[in-house]
Amino acid sequence: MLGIGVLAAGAWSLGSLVQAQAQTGTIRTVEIVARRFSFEPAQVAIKVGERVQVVVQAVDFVHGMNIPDLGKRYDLVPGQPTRFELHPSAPGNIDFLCDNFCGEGHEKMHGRFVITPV
Ligand SMILES: [Cu+2]
Repeated sequence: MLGIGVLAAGAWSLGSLVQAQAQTGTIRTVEIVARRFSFEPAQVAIKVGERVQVVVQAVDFVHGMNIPDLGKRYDLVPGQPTRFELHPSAPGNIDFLCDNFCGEGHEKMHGRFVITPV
């Protein structure tokens, strides 16, 4: 288990989704789109010690986002972006996958946070 802080956050305004990436203070926002059968981007690099707010938006189905390394999972409901925060303290990979069966190709729907040394 990596030393990662996760914080579930509240609703996200749809108007903010046009921002591909934004800086808010010392928090970097990373947006991930979930659709059959991929997360885009599928790989997100985060530096040790960096604070990142992840915003995940499903666009075509209620996909799931399971992050076993963190013991977290979310239902990704279209129109209701999911937000959580990552503040990794050690390098490594944090894999995530869709755990709501969404059709042929569901098995390929996964991604990774790559935590890199400073
Ligand atoms: Cu899916």
